[in-house]
Amino acid sequence: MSNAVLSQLVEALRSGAVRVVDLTQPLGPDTPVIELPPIFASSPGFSMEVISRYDDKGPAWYWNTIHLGEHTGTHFDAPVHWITGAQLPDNTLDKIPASKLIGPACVIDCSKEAEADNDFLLTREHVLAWEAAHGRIPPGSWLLMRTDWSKRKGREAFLNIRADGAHSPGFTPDCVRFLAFERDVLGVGVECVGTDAGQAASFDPPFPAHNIMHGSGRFGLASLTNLDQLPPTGAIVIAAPLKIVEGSGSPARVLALVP
Ligand code: 23J
Ligand code: MN
Repeated sequence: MSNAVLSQLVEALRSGAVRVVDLTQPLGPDTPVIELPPIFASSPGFSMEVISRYDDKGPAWYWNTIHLGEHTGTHFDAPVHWITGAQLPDNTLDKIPASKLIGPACVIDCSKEAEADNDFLLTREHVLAWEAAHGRIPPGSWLLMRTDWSKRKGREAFLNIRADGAHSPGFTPDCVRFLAFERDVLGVGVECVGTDAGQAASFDPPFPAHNIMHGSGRFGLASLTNLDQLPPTGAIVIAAPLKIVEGSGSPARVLALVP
């Protein structure tokens, strides 16, 4: 049976009946990084320096050194990232079972709402309305919030910081609890710089997507793109962070298999 499924998948990939959609942003020096209040340490963005490029330092090979914060660009948040997940078993990147990195995608289109209100928050009621149309979120799903935020050009528009902080969409605390405890999602994925709304520092609890998802052993995916190419249900998402020993997060190549 499993043999048949995998050979069917190979054939479907070859024929194009199943497409691979890349949900990953390019990772480079211009990749925007989250800005926290100045009292907190900040994360460096991406930088790269040449080791050799077919030259004296290596006549037949090209390679680089890279330097970056773990949470840069399209990236994966592990449970240990948040203090609520600090004591959980298998909470670091090197310990998360690989089987938990892949799951069905439930995609909620919030693009109109996020355009009308940059501080739009997804609620339990929105999710229930989505379920009425598309069916119940299966346990072990990635819940992906489409906002079209990835279409914003440049760091300023993407981070959308004003005098009172960042303005970008996210989840209400009640919605995160619902997704974690009543639907048992693998985690949430968003197009913004982090899984929490720009204003989430002032929520109760602060940063609920981090606090509650990671506190219950669940994951986050941030800075995704191409969510507009996914159907509401039926796609499979593979999120592959580096297996960093003790790592709290990592840039990831996030792929979707789309029927
Ligand atoms: C550290 C503190 C707050 C936040 C974040 C990181 C992230 O969004 C992240 O990349 O995990 S909100
Ligand atoms: Mn992160």
